[in-house]
Amino acid sequence: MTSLFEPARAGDIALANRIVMAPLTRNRAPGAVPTPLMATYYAQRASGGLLVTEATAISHQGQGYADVPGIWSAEQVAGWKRVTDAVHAAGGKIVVQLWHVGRVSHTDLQPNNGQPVAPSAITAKTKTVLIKDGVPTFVETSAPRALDAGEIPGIVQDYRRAARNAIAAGFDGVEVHGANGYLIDQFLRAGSNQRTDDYGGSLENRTRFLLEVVRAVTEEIGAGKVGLRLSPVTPANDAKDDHPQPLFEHAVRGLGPLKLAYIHVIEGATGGPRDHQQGDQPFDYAALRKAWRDTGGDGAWMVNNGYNGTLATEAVQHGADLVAFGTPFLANPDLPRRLKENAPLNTPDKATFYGGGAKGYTDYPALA
Ligand code: 8OZ
Repeated sequence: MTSLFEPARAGDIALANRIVMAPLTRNRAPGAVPTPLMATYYAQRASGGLLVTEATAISHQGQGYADVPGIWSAEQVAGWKRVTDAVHAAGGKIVVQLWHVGRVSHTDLQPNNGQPVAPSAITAKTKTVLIKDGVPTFVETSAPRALDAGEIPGIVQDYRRAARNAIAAGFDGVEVHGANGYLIDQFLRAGSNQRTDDYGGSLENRTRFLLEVVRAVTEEIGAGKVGLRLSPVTPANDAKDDHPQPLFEHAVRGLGPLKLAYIHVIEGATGGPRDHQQGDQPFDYAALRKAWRDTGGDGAWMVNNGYNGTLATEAVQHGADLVAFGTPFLANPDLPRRLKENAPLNTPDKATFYGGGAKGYTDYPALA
């Protein structure tokens, strides 16, 4: 029987084990530039089979939170190079999560304090974080404006540039963030997409932006270096669709032939109940995986949300290839060893999740 501690592949990337560090927003990159402390943090966690960085903005327009990193400028690429060098020196593999927040932003964070952009001019009922006088402060997101169809190729181009920058920064690949109610997810779901052009309405139209982005990124760096994160039923950031099963099956059937390195699925409500439902049917994740496999998807199937060692072992025995851990990895730099030895876990400190310095970041102890 396959165990969590066996090697695996995600496309071109060889993994020492099946335990993945999930992307975790930490708001410790002032001016959107990765710091040396971030290199220490990721290198401490290099025993994970694969590390996925915190969500990283592909452009200034794609920014939605204070002090999250970007990957559009040379200075950001240089900052990330320190991170990838440190992880590789410690024997790990790392991909960067490529992010455009769409409507989940605030005018304070946008170029020229403009409106955030979205498929439709519908404000998300959600909050974002600004840092005021050094203190992280939750604020309502600003009203977005609907993207003109003519602007969409430019955003696809921003993803392409970010992927090229990721390779220049030494990453082993990228994960396209298609989850949690951000721009790609806003296009997918009827609750945030009321467009009447080629990007709205039918399933074919609502999945168009996702497929354009993924195709551009795979053309740029090769599909074996590209993963994608989806969250079919999460309500995060006001994401809403009453018929997620046909929607997400349609999406992965379009992705199958592209031969991605992996698909990363958040099961249930992000960071919440695994059995969360949208619409009137429980979501069938096995059917989603089958739809991807049936159309040529032969990369790794990565699952996430509320896993512990026991649940993760069961998942791997039921066909998951990789399991991503969020808060347990945040609080336990040596998580794979602790799972293997059934050792106790450090408790995550919520007060230091977002913003701050080394406290609650690089000071969680490893086992002796
Ligand atoms: C927590 C806080 C801010 C952003 C996500 C990028 O949910 C995030 C995020 C999480 O995917």
